[in-house]
Amino acid sequence: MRVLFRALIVLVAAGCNKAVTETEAAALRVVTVEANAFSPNDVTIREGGTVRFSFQGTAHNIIFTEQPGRPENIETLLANTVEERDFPVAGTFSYTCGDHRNMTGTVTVAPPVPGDDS
Ligand SMILES: [Cu+2]
Repeated sequence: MRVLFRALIVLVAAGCNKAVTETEAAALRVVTVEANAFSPNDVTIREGGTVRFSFQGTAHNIIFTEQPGRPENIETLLANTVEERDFPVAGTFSYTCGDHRNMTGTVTVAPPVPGDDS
């Protein structure tokens, strides 16, 4: 009986870990574009999710590394502008500001969790 009880605890704990992972892979993340960094410069979203780039300060742009499934680049935008990009394909997508090559960021798009229909 005690062994069965322990097995139940392990199952419940595993269920909790899965829930945390799904929460971290959000449908929408906001990246602030400011002088001279993307903040945060590493975000994770679920497949089909959206990243909202909020431009602050001086003009910047976003150039994604060439690869299948990457979104369209964002041309140079001034402060107080918001631009969104959807990521329908799982993978890791790097980007940089063409005007400030030291500004770099990464969007990790997590594949769907098996058995999760939401
Ligand atoms: Cu820039």
